[in-house]
Amino acid sequence: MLPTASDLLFFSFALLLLCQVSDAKRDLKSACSTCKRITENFDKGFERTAKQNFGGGNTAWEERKLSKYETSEIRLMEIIEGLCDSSSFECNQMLEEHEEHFETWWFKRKTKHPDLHKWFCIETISVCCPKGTFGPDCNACLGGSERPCHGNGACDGDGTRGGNGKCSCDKGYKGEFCLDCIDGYFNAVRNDTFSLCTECDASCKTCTGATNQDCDECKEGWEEDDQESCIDVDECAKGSSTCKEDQYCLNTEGSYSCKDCDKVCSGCTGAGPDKCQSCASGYQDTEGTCTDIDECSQPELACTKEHQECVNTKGSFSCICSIGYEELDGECVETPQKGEDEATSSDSFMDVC
Ligand SMILES: [Ca+2]
Repeated sequence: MLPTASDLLFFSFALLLLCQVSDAKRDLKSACSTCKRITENFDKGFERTAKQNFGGGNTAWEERKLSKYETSEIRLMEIIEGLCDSSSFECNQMLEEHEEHFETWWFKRKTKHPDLHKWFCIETISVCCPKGTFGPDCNACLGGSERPCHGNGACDGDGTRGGNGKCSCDKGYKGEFCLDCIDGYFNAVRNDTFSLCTECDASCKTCTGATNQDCDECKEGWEEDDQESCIDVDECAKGSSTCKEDQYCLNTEGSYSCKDCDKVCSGCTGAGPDKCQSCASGYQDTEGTCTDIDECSQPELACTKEHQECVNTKGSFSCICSIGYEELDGECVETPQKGEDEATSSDSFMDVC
């Protein structure tokens, strides 16, 4: 059945509502951080203006003038000016909406409620909650407001009117209350309200203590020895590595790696030209090390054509035409004298064998 126009209307309305709800949830957290920033800037402004109008003198007149400024509307305005960046829409909006509260606090509440964040953000405009509490009613975070998540995680929405109070645990911890240890960690201390998870030895998958003798189970790449300790598996010695022909196996703690053989080798047992199983073509074994063969000094001529010269290279050699000769159809022919036939003499020739 095709959806009717009213179905579609209802659907888009529901979607809009859903978006607004999730927006509102995010707004609750960010409204609190905006408010917090405003009150922090207020404290900074308060300090800044305390120094600003002090002349250094100590006459009675100056003291009177100073004490008048201390609680003056001028000073309040100077502080308020520095509360928001001009680019921060949320900050300026909140300030505009609640500016009269700052006057009330400044003139009437400051002495009784010296903590502006508490008075303004938590108690008056209700966008924040006391530390360790969250949500519209400032309920205690999981694990209690004193030590949310038992000190091993962060409570969602902590200190704001948003969030759900659930814990996201620090590294090493898991569970609703962040009291349990994840695999690879063990409980060094544990009771109903306190838990300390410490990392296992690198060889353990799970463990009860800090050494490789305390593993419950070895991690992949390690195996139990006679004393029930987890020790590294030497994959290279076991032959269980999967290195390619021109690579050698290098054992590492918990694993192994494959490294390329020296280019003079055809197969090898380690790094360098003296660890070859056999020499690559163009190289020969000289007292256990593979070295380049000089094909040009062999009794048998490497370059057989007339007017050719042999040039030795690492692992190979090449044949080039002698000076005064150039390659033409696979033969070395005399280079035409200047002006005779320049068109055919431009390319140099190299025959790599
Ligand atoms: Ca290994």
